[in-house]
Amino acid sequence: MTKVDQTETPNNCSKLSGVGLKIGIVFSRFNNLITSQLLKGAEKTLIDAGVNKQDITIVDVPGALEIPYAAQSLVGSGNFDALITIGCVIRGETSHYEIVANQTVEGINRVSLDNRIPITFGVLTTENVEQAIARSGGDKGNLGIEAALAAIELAGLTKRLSPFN
Ligand code: INI
Repeated sequence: MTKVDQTETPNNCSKLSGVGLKIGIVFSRFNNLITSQLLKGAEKTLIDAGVNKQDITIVDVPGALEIPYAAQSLVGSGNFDALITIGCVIRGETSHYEIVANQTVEGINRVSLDNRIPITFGVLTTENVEQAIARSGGDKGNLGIEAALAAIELAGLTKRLSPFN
């Protein structure tokens, strides 16, 4: 029986290698002070894992709701092993928080599953600015880093699963 190696968890990320991977990042400018920190964390993580700088493509969009459309366009180019999405939706700042957050995650997952490409979720959804700061390089880590590690891991998993597709 073929064994699929599932050992590369974020807790075991020293094994992750991004060498040779082509990664797209869709970056939302809304709440830019937060999302720019998420982007920095994601880029540094990719470079540290061995991804070539010239193999990282970054496109920016006005807000989280535009992320799925831009992701779909990048996927259409056929040039990427995985995409990372970066955004920040803060409940305290919008009365339509649920719509923005739900539509964003639903759209991103649809593009991912319909096109069989890993798209990871570096979109913060928080109650307030303080929580967003804590999760974008503050005392609760940086979701951009987690999204980048997940993209590298899933790109590797996709290659290993290719005999099953
Ligand atoms: N977009 C975000 O990324 N985060 C938010 O918190 C947010 N709020 O507060 O509404 C937000 N709205 C903009 C939305 O994503 C679209 O850019 C806009 O509706 C234009 O289509």
